Amino acid sequence: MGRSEELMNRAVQCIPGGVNSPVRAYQSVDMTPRFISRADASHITDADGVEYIDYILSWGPMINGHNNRRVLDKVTEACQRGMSYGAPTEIEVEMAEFMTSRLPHVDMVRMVNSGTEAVMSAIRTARGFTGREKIIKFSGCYHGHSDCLLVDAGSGLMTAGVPGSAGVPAGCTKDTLTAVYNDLSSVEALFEANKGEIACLIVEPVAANMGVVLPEEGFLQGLRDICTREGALLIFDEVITGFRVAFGGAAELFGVTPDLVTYGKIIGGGMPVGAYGGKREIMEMVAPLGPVYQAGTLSGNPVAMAAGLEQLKILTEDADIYNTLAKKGEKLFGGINALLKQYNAPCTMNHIGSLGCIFFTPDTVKNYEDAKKADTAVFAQYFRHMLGKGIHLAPSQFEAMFLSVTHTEEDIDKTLELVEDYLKNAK
Ligand code: HOZ
Repeated sequence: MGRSEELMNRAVQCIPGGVNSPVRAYQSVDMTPRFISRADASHITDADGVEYIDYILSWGPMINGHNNRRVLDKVTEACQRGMSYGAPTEIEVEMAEFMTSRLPHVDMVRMVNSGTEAVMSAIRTARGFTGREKIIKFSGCYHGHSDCLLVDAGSGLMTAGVPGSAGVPAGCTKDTLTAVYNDLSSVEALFEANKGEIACLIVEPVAANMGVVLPEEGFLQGLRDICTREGALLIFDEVITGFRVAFGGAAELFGVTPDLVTYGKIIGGGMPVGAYGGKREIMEMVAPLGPVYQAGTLSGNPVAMAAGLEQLKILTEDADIYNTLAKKGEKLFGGINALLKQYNAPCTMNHIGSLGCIFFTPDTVKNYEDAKKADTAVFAQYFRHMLGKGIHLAPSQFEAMFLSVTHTEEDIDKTLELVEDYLKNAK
């Protein structure tokens, strides 16, 4: 028995399912999760000392690679000044100034501790601002685990094959309406049937929790136009795409301006951070300035701010960094796509920049129903092959692969060889 198996045996005795977040559990690939002991740059090492090329990157945050020296130094310095004060600090102001001066759609920002919290708070703010209660989300989009958003949600719910969660009162989801990703007519129909009642529409501008699904040409602008016309707020959930597909996320990349935006993952540099922000008149609704209450003992924590701010600074210092990431993405994901074609594999590759996913279905994937056609048993075989050869992938068909600036040509070449090896043997 390996060390991971030993640790899992202990963990299941005292942690539900042995893990602190369901997507880590390896249930859908029928294995014991690898317990991790350390990570550096693009590599991660398990408790038995086995090293892997890491394409999970903590589910997105480690865009500059694990253990970035500059981030580490800032965290160490911050820790020595005290871990938390529950009082305002200069670095929170620096973080907010840094963001608002570089993100044209963010006039004001509030720091929280996770993407879930950011989204939950943005929705409350939208409801407070509009005085309306209904919200629209898309099937297959995942916006964290707050009650009203656990409806046809992606990520771990999709992996488990359940549309929602037990324990969520019907009253909490009765105002959550679901539309079809990439289908503006489904959005129009909901607005028509709920005239003047929709507070906001929330979308992952590139969906990355039902696998990776790109917005079709005109989809995001269409959402912008409908929301403007109907007096509803458009919220981009950029917890995954923010600072990844461009510094300004999908809003910058696609040139569509949301009213509110949520961040997480990269903004914390590996520490637990989230943020929501947007137009001044909307953010002025938030307490203590306005009547929308939202709070947090550790929000804006100085150690977390030190990590996040340094990570964001690194991302703005190299004007070419997103091109570099996109080139790595093209080499890896484009390379996988070419192999899938060469071996006539019944798979579809969706990717954008440093974010990608192989769907084990031959059909185009542009929404939740398409994604659900993927053969999860075949994915599990592929996953086990790759893990056994030293590639650390998310243990679910419905999660993304992430690249960092530290992934080398050699890492990518090795990964492509192993994909080819799998495809040869799968034939
Ligand atoms: N959004 C991530 C998965 N798609 C979060 C990771 C988690 O749920 O643990």
